[in-house]
Amino acid sequence: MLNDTICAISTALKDGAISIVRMSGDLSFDIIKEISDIKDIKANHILYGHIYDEGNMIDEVLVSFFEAGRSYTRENMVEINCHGGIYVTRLILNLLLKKGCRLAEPGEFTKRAYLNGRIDLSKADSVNDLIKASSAIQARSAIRGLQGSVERLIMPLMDEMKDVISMIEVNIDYPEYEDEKQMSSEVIKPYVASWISKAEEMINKAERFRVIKDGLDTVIIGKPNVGKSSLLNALLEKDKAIVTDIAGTTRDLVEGKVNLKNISLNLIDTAGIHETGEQIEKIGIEKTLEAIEQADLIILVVDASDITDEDKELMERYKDRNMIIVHNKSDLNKTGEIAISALNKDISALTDYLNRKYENDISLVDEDILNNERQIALMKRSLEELKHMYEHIDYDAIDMIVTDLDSAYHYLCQILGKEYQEDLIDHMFRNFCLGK
Ligand SMILES: Nc1nc2c(ncn2[C@@H]2O[C@H](COP(=O)(O)OP(=O)(O)OP(=O)(O)O)[C@@H](O)[C@H]2O)c(=O)[nH]1
Ligand SMILES: [Mg+2]
Repeated sequence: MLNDTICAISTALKDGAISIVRMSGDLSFDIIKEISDIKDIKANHILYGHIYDEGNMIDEVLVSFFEAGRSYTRENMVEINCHGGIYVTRLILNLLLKKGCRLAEPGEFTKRAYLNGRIDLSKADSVNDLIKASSAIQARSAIRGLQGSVERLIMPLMDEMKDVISMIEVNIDYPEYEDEKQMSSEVIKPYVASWISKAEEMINKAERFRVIKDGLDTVIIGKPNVGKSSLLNALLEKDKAIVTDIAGTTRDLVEGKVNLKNISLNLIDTAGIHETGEQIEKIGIEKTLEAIEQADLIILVVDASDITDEDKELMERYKDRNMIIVHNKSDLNKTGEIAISALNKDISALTDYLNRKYENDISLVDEDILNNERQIALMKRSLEELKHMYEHIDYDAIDMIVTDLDSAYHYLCQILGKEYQEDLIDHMFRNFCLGK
């Protein structure tokens, strides 16, 4: 129900100088009049007063009043700045509940902003991304999203699709109007081809940017004793993993995160891969194989002074993956394009290589781009419909083909939330924090 008045504590639930209790809906202003000595409300002002519960003063507060249409939710809204103890904040919240408010669900304020047409769904995504951002680049991309980058990106594509759909429909509905442009498969095909390549480019950029934003899931693999754990430690600049000259030292996965100049690595050091009858090591190797499956990047370490068939077997096995081969122990024997000595912390050949590899992608932060998995998944589904359409365009009747195009278009609508779908909306906003 959209007409009830909702409330929530919008600040973190811990002791602090102030907390904010928020309210949105028709009753907001009346409730404040009822529970405080603020009787003469001025919209879009901050007023000073006191909150009372059955005659007892609970707190001294500042209350911001936002008028419907000019508030975050587009409804009448109130923000009570109270003293930040958890106890007082909760008292005020309970008072609002007693006076007829309902506790907001997570994300419900933003959901109302969307349902009342103040922001589209991609911007709602960005609100959440901004709250969850833990790095400058994540925050920057969320702000771009809030400024409408996704709409700017996909609207031209959507407009073109809509034009073509309506022209096809005119052809179908009014075959007698021969003056109308005839949308034959020859006419439509180049459009579809260009949409396919645009959608592919958007997906490709978004996926490259995801790595820049969230870091590259990277596994360090190789046969035992080549220096995998030494490399992890050198990258992390601390002795996180145990290093010994005994083959099979590492059994569990050891994780760490390192921020290089152009890319962050979410690193996993693994057990050396080889044939073994030893039970614990065997389990370690199974874990290694699982980690490899999940990884965005494989760093295969070899001992430059002792390259064997086992190394070559691993090179062959993962040749189709995003893999770099690192020749370690360059202090003993310097070979290979990326030669390092993990022991001596001399790993710049590897870090320079990685920085160069992701140098171009870093500039994606300044482009309009799809921002998250939800948007990318919808663009992929749209792309599938377009490809299906392209394959059938020469064989199927035009009214069959237009249904593919319709679906492709609707998936793009869903990115912006232009087509109201209750399930989708509820699902999305549930990931939000309470009070946002
Ligand atoms: N000379 C030299 N020795 C190295 C270098 N890197 C590692 N080592 C030595 O190689 C041995 C094995 O190193 P680790 O880092 O434990 O190797 P690992 O690949 O993690 O080994 P497992 O965990 O057993 O699979 C240790 O004695 C290291 O000191 C290097 O760059 N040069
Ligand atoms: Mg190790």
